[in-house]
Amino acid sequence: MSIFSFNDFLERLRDCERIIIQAHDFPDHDAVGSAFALAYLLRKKGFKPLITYQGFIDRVSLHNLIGWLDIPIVKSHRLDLKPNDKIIVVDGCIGEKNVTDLPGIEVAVIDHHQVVAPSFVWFSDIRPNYGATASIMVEYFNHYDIPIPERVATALLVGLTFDTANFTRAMNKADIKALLQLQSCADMNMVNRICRNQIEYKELKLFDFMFESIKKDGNCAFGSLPEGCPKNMLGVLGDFLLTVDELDIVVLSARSHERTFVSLRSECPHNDMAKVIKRSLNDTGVGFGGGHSHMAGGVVNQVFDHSNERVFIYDLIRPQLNVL
Ligand SMILES: [Mn+2]
Repeated sequence: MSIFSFNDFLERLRDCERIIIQAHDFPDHDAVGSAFALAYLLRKKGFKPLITYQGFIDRVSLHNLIGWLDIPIVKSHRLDLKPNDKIIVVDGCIGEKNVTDLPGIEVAVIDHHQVVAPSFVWFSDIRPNYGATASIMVEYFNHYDIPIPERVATALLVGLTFDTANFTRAMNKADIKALLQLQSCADMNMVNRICRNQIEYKELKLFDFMFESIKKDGNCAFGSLPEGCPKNMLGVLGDFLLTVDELDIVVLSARSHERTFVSLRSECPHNDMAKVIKRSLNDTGVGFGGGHSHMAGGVVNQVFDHSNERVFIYDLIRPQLNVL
């Protein structure tokens, strides 16, 4: 990004009535933390932005983040959005399936996914080599020499920690710099408390279901979870399976709301999960998905009974993988 163009963008926003910061649907910690940080920065610059999202927030660590830091993020219907509202999309991109096209005009995209912003936006800053949007936000604060307050630093550090799986993946130099800086101003006790507590007691039984359904194919594991298994639990279970030495790729699925959610994890450089999910879902038309090379997710627009789901997902994804 050229910061010059961000300055221009802010000038262009100057006369606009309402500015909305939209996190991607079913937001994660990086989306919420970065939206919170951008809202603070814009307030320092004389704006009064609102923060919104679509979908659900169903993970305990995200509830803790929002509740403990008192982050003023609300579902979009509560803002009564108007066609003239100006929307800044954070940690996602308008045109992607995980960013609902809300009433209002999308004027900016700030993201670290492999996306292309539509040409009509006034400003875009897309850095797929960054581990988190949080690290981009730290650079914005530094450019303007605005100190990062403790609450904002805490939220950004939680986002950075989650998106990089505790700094084990997708880290670049900027992420390490951001980590160093955020650690000096965040509430580290709270960061650690939020990051450590990722599941609830009642969710422990999902590990049983996973062990029962798991099928190993070379260095790859496939599994399907019971209906209604929270989407984030697919990620938690997938990360757990990646700690198994013989496994480098994990594909997990679960039915929910008449759709089948798929979560992919890889620690194998020869398998780009964002490409795998796009080829198997978007290109075949059965659904949609996206993400990063090491972690991606998607939705199939149909449901199956449990054993058919396993077969369907296996047949769908397996041909796109380089299994050892
Ligand atoms: Mn992110």
